[in-house]
Amino acid sequence: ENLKRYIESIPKAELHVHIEGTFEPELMFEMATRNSIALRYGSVEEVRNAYRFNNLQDFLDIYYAAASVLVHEEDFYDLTASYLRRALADNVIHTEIFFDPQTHTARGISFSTVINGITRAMEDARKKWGISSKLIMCFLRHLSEASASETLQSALPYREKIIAVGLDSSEKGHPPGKFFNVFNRVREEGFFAVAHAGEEGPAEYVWEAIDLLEAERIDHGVRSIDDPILMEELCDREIPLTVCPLSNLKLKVVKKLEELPVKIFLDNGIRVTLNSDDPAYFGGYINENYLQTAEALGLSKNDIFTLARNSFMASFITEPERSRFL
Ligand code: ES4
Ligand code: ZN
Repeated sequence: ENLKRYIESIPKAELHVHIEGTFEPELMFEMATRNSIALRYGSVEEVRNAYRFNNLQDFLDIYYAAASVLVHEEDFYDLTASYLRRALADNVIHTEIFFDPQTHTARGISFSTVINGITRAMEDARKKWGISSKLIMCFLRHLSEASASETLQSALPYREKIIAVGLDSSEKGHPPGKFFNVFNRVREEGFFAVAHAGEEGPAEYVWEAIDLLEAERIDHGVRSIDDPILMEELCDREIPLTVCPLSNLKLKVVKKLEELPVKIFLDNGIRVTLNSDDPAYFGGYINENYLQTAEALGLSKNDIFTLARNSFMASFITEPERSRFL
């Protein structure tokens, strides 16, 4: 229909996607075979059937297990190249990709293997397909601040390949303030700060992310709807939210997409964006997120255009880069 064609036709930026969450079962099996690693599932279909989650932790358990198939630099290259090609098919012309180094270094894969594979695919995709991308390193918040500090240290030789540092994994019980000291260093070293907050955790965690970590952008942030003063603050400080509708649906953050406060954020002048999070697990890339959200919330073409424009305004592209897009 009409809305679908409109969504497909507009150029978009994706600002919230975990590279490990773009791992499609077909590619997972291919890599398991070539790396002689046993998967606990017998077929692609069995894997897809296992993708029923009751909360964030259910998902994370499967997501971390699947990542164990990634071993060589080529594996990280192929994973990233596959995502970038798929994103471009949705008219994503710029993307800011998260990676979780600790998921890999904890199993003996070197930081350099991970980042070299990912960034080589990003460069090739720009040359071959014209898609631009940046890389955001995330700390796993269920691990200690000391582990995050070690990870930051390993990243310093690659600093020019990393635009920002974020915080992901199990939110409840791991408030942003747990990482206060390491994020001071993150910013001193010249990285932007972002953080997942207000997904399963409360609005208070969004306050901590913006005030203690000085996050320039909040990943998810949907629980901000519970706090009108926070909403004003996000608006005044121009702190964008990267909302992930199908993720929120699949992880039961909301019972149905109709509950998502996207339209309220838009109407309150908050720079809200739509993103896919872990598209291989949550049943849709970016256009599917736009379409299902637009249908559920009755968004107009004008709303959709604002969401797409917000995605560029909320991105870390620089002024000279920006002229290419706007
Ligand atoms: C994630 Cl949906 C979500 N939330 C927190 N951490 C994550 N890592 C990958 N996907
Ligand atoms: Zn996420």
